[in-house]
Amino acid sequence: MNITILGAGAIGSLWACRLANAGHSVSIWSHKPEKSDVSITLDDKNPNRFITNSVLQLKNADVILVTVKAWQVKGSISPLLSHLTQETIIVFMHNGMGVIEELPSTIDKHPVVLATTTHGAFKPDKHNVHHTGLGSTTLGGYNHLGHQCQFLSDVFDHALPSAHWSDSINTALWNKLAISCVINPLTAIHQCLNGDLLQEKYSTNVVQLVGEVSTVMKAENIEVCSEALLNTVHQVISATAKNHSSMQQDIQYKRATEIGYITGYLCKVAQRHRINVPTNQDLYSRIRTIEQSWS
Ligand code: KPL
Repeated sequence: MNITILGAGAIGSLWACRLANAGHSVSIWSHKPEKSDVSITLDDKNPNRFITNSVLQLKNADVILVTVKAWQVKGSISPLLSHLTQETIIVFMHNGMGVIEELPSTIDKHPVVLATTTHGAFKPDKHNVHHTGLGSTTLGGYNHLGHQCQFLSDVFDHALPSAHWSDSINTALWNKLAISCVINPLTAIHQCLNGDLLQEKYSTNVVQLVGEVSTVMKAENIEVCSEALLNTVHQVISATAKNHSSMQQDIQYKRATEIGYITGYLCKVAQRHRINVPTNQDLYSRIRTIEQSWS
């Protein structure tokens, strides 16, 4: 397939290399291309060379995989839409929720697929990426056309297992949101590793956060059991114990975080249902205060 990756961060570069190694024709669209191609090496193996920012590749793309940060999605995809044919499948893979609702309605002419992944990736510099944590990827249709793209899970699974299709991607996204609402702001505020959250001093906060998210999920008619969700959160903390979360790194390097689409989204939905989420609200304000202190 002809695949263009929008955003060559850690996750985008990991998928670019794995899809290219699986035999697809992969190009990259980045917001600051330095040359007409870029070489990226995955786990110190053979370097892959990718054409960058080619309108021709975009026009011929069967799939656009959008891996930019949640707050960059709208600005990145909107100017490209006029170059795409209506058959081009757009796959969004970012942290958080509420992004697609902000996009121009013309997006709906395309099959739109949402994806969430628990793979860990680290990009120490622009030519190297490391696959730091084996995870899984869930894909599902967002619109009517997107629901007809089940075959994509085989394409993704072949390139980087495991990947599977879900008929209710919303449930998968909410479960990932719950994990992110706990791990991301706590590790960012305390500037700690994911694994540090297993310490006793964080346990009350973790339980409160999971409890609040479960209440909101129930109000949204998402099937959830708070004990099972707490277990899942603990499992992800353990599985990624040595990793720095994306928000921890964003705060460390003074980059805008995805808090608006993670905890911010949760708080907005909670407000719509008149549910109090004080622990999430507090973490949201603390991250915003840190971000504002930079300017
Ligand atoms: O995806 C993650 C991130 O670093 O953003 C984790 C920590 C697994 C959950 O949000």
